[in-house]
Amino acid sequence: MAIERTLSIIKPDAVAKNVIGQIYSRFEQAGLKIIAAKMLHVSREQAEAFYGVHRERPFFGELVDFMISGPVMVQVLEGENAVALHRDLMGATDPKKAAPGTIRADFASSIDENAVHGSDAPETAKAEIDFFFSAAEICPRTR
Ligand code: RTP
Ligand code: MG
Repeated sequence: MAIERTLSIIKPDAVAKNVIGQIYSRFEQAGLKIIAAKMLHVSREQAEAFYGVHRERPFFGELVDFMISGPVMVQVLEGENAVALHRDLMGATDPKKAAPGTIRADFASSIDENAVHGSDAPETAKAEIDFFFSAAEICPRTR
């Protein structure tokens, strides 16, 4: 299986619930390595660009307002099959449909405030990593 990188965001609702560490533990227990991380307050322009693929969807305005409602924690995760593995750990977009034990089942409140984001394919992962991180901010493990 290929070593991949994926972009993870702990969204404002989960930061407010003070569960960054619990979510990081799930990544680590699954064998994913955090090779870059930062907390930031996303601007409206950044949120609109990041979720630009959803611009025409009815929930776009609420999604942008939510993503700028408080700080987020953004990280690059690396590991075997990282993109799909991370999506499995997250669970379904709607927490009511998320499998027990997934991050969204345990920490998300609703489909709008659903705790985490994860890239959905290796190609989008590369674009999303480049959106938030310069090459110098990424620290691959040497040991
Ligand atoms: P994400 O991009 O945040 O990782 O979530 P996802 O792939 O599971 O879901 P996606 O279809 O990409 O939707 C992006 C975010 O938009 C909000 N959403 N609301 N009200 C709705 O029907 C609806 N559908 C999507 C969610 O916050 C979702 O995470
Ligand atoms: Mg998505």
